Amino acid sequence: MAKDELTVLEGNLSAAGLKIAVVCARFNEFFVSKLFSGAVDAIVRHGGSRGNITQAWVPGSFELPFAVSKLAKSGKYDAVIALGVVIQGATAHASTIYSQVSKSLAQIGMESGVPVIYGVVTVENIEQAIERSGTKAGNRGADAAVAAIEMANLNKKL
Ligand code: INI
Repeated sequence: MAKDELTVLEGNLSAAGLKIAVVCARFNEFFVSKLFSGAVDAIVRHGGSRGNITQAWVPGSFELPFAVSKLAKSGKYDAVIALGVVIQGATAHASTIYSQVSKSLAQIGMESGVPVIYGVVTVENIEQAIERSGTKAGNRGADAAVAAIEMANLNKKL
Protein backbone atom coordinates (compact mmCIF):
# COMPACT_ATOMS: atom_id res chain seq x y z
CA MET A 1 0.00 0.00 0.00
CA ALA A 2 1.28 3.50 -0.88
CA LYS A 3 2.45 5.59 2.04
CA ASP A 4 0.22 8.52 2.83
CA GLU A 5 2.89 11.14 2.20
CA LEU A 6 2.79 14.05 -0.13
CA THR A 7 5.20 14.35 -3.01
CA VAL A 8 7.30 17.48 -3.12
CA LEU A 9 9.22 18.37 -6.23
CA GLU A 10 11.99 20.90 -5.76
CA GLY A 11 15.43 21.64 -7.06
CA ASN A 12 18.48 21.63 -4.83
CA LEU A 13 21.18 24.28 -5.01
CA SER A 14 24.08 22.13 -6.17
CA ALA A 15 25.61 23.35 -9.42
CA ALA A 16 27.93 20.33 -9.68
CA GLY A 17 27.90 19.06 -13.26
CA LEU A 18 25.39 21.66 -14.48
CA LYS A 19 26.02 23.29 -17.84
CA ILE A 20 24.81 26.86 -17.80
CA ALA A 21 24.80 29.43 -20.60
CA VAL A 22 24.75 33.12 -19.76
CA VAL A 23 23.74 35.63 -22.42
CA CYS A 24 24.90 39.17 -21.68
CA ALA A 25 23.64 42.39 -23.26
CA ARG A 26 26.54 44.72 -24.06
CA PHE A 27 24.42 47.89 -23.63
CA ASN A 28 25.31 49.22 -20.15
CA GLU A 29 28.20 46.74 -20.21
CA PHE A 30 29.73 48.46 -17.17
CA PHE A 31 26.91 46.99 -15.06
CA VAL A 32 26.27 43.81 -17.03
CA SER A 33 29.88 42.70 -16.49
CA LYS A 34 29.30 42.98 -12.75
CA LEU A 35 26.13 40.88 -13.05
CA PHE A 36 28.07 38.27 -15.03
CA SER A 37 30.86 38.15 -12.43
CA GLY A 38 28.23 37.72 -9.73
CA ALA A 39 26.63 34.87 -11.66
CA VAL A 40 29.92 33.03 -12.19
CA ASP A 41 30.88 33.49 -8.56
CA ALA A 42 27.51 32.11 -7.38
CA ILE A 43 27.73 29.08 -9.69
CA VAL A 44 31.26 28.25 -8.52
CA ARG A 45 30.34 28.74 -4.84
CA HIS A 46 27.46 26.30 -5.35
CA GLY A 47 29.81 23.59 -6.61
CA GLY A 48 29.78 24.34 -10.34
CA SER A 49 32.84 24.74 -12.52
CA ARG A 50 33.90 27.60 -14.77
CA GLY A 51 34.50 25.07 -17.55
CA ASN A 52 30.77 24.31 -17.65
CA ILE A 53 29.79 27.97 -18.09
CA THR A 54 29.32 29.47 -21.58
CA GLN A 55 29.04 33.21 -22.03
CA ALA A 56 27.48 34.84 -25.11
CA TRP A 57 27.27 38.58 -25.84
CA VAL A 58 24.50 40.37 -27.74
CA PRO A 59 24.33 44.11 -28.51
CA GLY A 60 21.45 45.00 -26.16
CA SER A 61 18.65 43.55 -24.09
CA PHE A 62 16.34 43.52 -27.11
CA GLU A 63 18.57 40.86 -28.69
CA LEU A 64 18.65 38.61 -25.59
CA PRO A 65 15.68 36.41 -26.62
CA PHE A 66 17.25 35.51 -29.99
CA ALA A 67 20.47 34.14 -28.50
CA VAL A 68 18.71 32.63 -25.48
CA SER A 69 16.34 30.77 -27.80
CA LYS A 70 19.18 29.29 -29.87
CA LEU A 71 21.12 28.20 -26.79
CA ALA A 72 18.06 26.78 -25.01
CA LYS A 73 17.08 24.76 -28.08
CA SER A 74 20.64 23.49 -28.68
CA GLY A 75 20.19 20.79 -26.05
CA LYS A 76 23.63 21.59 -24.61
CA TYR A 77 22.58 23.43 -21.46
CA ASP A 78 20.68 22.71 -18.26
CA ALA A 79 19.66 26.37 -17.94
CA VAL A 80 20.12 29.65 -19.78
CA ILE A 81 20.42 33.00 -18.00
CA ALA A 82 19.72 36.34 -19.68
CA LEU A 83 21.54 39.34 -18.21
CA GLY A 84 20.94 42.95 -19.16
CA VAL A 85 20.45 46.39 -17.69
CA VAL A 86 17.65 48.62 -18.93
CA ILE A 87 17.76 52.16 -17.59
CA GLN A 88 14.30 53.67 -18.03
CA GLY A 89 15.36 57.28 -17.86
CA ALA A 90 17.96 56.84 -20.61
CA THR A 91 15.66 56.28 -23.57
CA ALA A 92 11.99 56.44 -24.52
CA HIS A 93 11.84 52.85 -25.73
CA ALA A 94 13.30 51.31 -22.55
CA SER A 95 9.89 50.21 -21.26
CA THR A 96 9.05 48.67 -24.65
CA ILE A 97 12.29 46.68 -24.55
CA TYR A 98 11.57 45.54 -21.02
CA SER A 99 8.04 44.26 -21.58
CA GLN A 100 8.85 42.59 -24.91
CA VAL A 101 11.99 40.89 -23.61
CA SER A 102 10.42 39.55 -20.43
CA LYS A 103 7.49 38.02 -22.35
CA SER A 104 9.76 36.49 -24.98
CA LEU A 105 12.11 34.96 -22.43
CA ALA A 106 9.23 33.34 -20.53
CA GLN A 107 7.92 31.93 -23.81
CA ILE A 108 11.31 30.48 -24.77
CA GLY A 109 11.59 28.66 -21.45
CA MET A 110 8.22 27.01 -21.93
CA GLU A 111 8.78 26.13 -25.60
CA SER A 112 12.31 24.76 -25.20
CA GLY A 113 11.79 22.84 -21.96
CA VAL A 114 15.00 24.41 -20.65
CA PRO A 115 14.74 26.83 -17.73
CA VAL A 116 15.33 30.41 -18.85
CA ILE A 117 16.21 32.80 -16.08
CA TYR A 118 15.38 36.49 -16.22
CA GLY A 119 18.33 38.53 -15.05
CA VAL A 120 17.45 41.81 -16.67
CA VAL A 121 17.70 44.69 -14.24
CA THR A 122 15.19 47.40 -15.06
CA VAL A 123 15.80 50.61 -13.19
CA GLU A 124 14.96 54.29 -13.23
CA ASN A 125 18.50 55.61 -13.05
CA ILE A 126 22.18 54.77 -12.79
CA GLU A 127 22.17 54.85 -9.00
CA GLN A 128 19.63 52.01 -8.91
CA ALA A 129 21.73 50.09 -11.45
CA ILE A 130 24.75 50.44 -9.14
CA GLU A 131 22.69 49.20 -6.18
CA ARG A 132 21.70 46.00 -8.01
CA SER A 133 25.09 45.23 -9.56
CA GLY A 134 26.97 44.25 -6.44
CA THR A 135 26.33 46.97 -3.86
CA LYS A 136 23.56 47.58 -1.33
CA ALA A 137 20.77 45.71 -3.13
CA GLY A 138 23.00 42.72 -3.83
CA ASN A 139 23.91 41.34 -7.22
CA ARG A 140 21.04 40.37 -9.52
CA GLY A 141 23.42 38.24 -11.60
CA ALA A 142 24.17 36.09 -8.55
CA ASP A 143 20.44 35.86 -7.78
CA ALA A 144 19.75 34.77 -11.35
CA ALA A 145 22.46 32.09 -11.12
CA VAL A 146 20.97 30.62 -7.95
CA ALA A 147 17.54 30.55 -9.62
CA ALA A 148 19.10 28.81 -12.64
CA ILE A 149 20.67 26.13 -10.43
CA GLU A 150 17.41 25.48 -8.60
CA MET A 151 15.36 25.34 -11.82
CA ALA A 152 17.89 23.11 -13.62
CA ASN A 153 17.74 20.60 -10.76
CA LEU A 154 13.96 20.84 -10.49
CA ASN A 155 13.65 20.31 -14.24
CA LYS A 156 15.33 16.90 -13.92
CA LYS A 157 12.45 15.81 -11.67
CA LEU A 158 9.47 17.25 -13.56
N1 INI B 1 19.52 48.05 -24.39
C1 INI B 1 19.72 47.72 -23.10
O1 INI B 1 20.12 46.59 -22.82
N2 INI B 1 19.47 48.59 -22.09
C2 INI B 1 18.99 49.84 -22.36
O2 INI B 1 18.79 50.63 -21.39
C3 INI B 1 18.76 50.23 -23.70
N3 INI B 1 18.28 51.54 -24.00
O3 INI B 1 18.04 52.33 -23.07
O4 INI B 1 18.09 51.90 -25.15
C4 INI B 1 19.05 49.29 -24.72
N4 INI B 1 18.86 49.62 -26.02
C5 INI B 1 19.40 48.83 -27.11
C6 INI B 1 18.45 47.72 -27.55
O5 INI B 1 18.41 46.71 -26.58
C7 INI B 1 18.90 47.09 -28.88
O6 INI B 1 20.20 46.57 -28.76
C8 INI B 1 18.87 48.07 -30.06
O7 INI B 1 17.61 48.71 -30.15
C9 INI B 1 19.15 47.34 -31.39
O8 INI B 1 18.12 46.40 -31.67
